[in-house]
Amino acid sequence: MIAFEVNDMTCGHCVSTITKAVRVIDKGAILNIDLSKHRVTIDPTEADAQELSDAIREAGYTPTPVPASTAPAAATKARGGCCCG
Ligand SMILES: [Cu+2]
Repeated sequence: MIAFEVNDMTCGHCVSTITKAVRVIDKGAILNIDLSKHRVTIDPTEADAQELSDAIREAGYTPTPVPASTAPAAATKARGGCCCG
């Protein structure tokens, strides 16, 4: 289980963009996205954390690795970088 905090993921469109980006590199991955916490949790089948991070970054977002078990959602205010602004 790999978790990222993606603070510039701000709406459903961002969620689907990130979902697609992850599926491109790991089509069997299980994604769990909590938009309100800007949290993307991925259970990968073939990609590793670095590849997943790169895929999200290439989709235009800024993933910050989060230890999956400890997860104090640093309530960072969402930046204004939404793709669908
Ligand atoms: Cu968006």
